[in-house]
Amino acid sequence: MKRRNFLVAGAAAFLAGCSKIGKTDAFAAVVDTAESWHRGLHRALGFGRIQMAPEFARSQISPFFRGNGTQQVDSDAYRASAASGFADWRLVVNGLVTRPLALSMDAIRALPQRTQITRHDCVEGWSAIGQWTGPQLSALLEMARPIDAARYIVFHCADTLGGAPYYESCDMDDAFHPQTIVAHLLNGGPLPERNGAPLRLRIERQLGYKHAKYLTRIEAVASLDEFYGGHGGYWEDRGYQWYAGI
Ligand SMILES: Nc1nc2c(c(=O)[nH]1)N[C@H]1C(S)=C(S)[C@@H](COP(=O)(O)O)O[C@H]1N2
Ligand SMILES: [Mo]
Repeated sequence: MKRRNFLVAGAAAFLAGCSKIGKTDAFAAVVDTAESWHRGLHRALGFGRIQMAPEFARSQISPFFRGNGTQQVDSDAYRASAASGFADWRLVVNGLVTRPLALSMDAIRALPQRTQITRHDCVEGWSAIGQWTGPQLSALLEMARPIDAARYIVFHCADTLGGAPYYESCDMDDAFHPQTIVAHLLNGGPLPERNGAPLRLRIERQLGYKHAKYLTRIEAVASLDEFYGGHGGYWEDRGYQWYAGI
């Protein structure tokens, strides 16, 4: 209860501070901060402490991080991009956002980075520990600024599996979770193709199939109904749980 009062008082003071600022160039940036701070506050009040997935020591990293599902992408566009070191790869962020983005690999690498050593658990009965590096998804979303109607994030991928496009989705809590990152490094090196080069999602509180590889586009949406089978993911459309919490 004490903590709640503190947070509410803090938010009130912070927002009051904002109202004193005029319509300067700094205004938009300050409002951005207030919005994300407010979102964090909401989470703190609604759900208590943010649950973090366990992180591991360097000595625990698996010597080989196997690939699963698609391990080679069978498309001319992907093969051409891979041949050029993904120099022309763009990660699009669009849908219900104020400012759509198309980020190059250099732009992704120039953002603040998070590195985490986590365990990947696949429902097929294997696990591996790896060190992943990349910007937090929250950083990308704070640049693109989802509008209020956005309730989910859909992840589009470059590959098809058994002829159907792979895709995934999550809610805003997982999208803004500190350990949800768009990874471009595995164990300090560029992602191998089998592990999702050049970009793959790490969404550490959920099972392996949620970690979309070969990311091409991140879309803010109001509903998952209109996508493919309507269950929010490739494996979900084939009967798996949408919320695959560990
Ligand atoms: N685009 C894409 N993402 C995917 C898959 C896939 O086939 N295609 N397989 C999923 C499954 S079931 C698992 S367990 C992990 C495997 O990640 P890895 O290949 O790096 O081990 O990726 C997930 N993300
Ligand atoms: Mo999996």
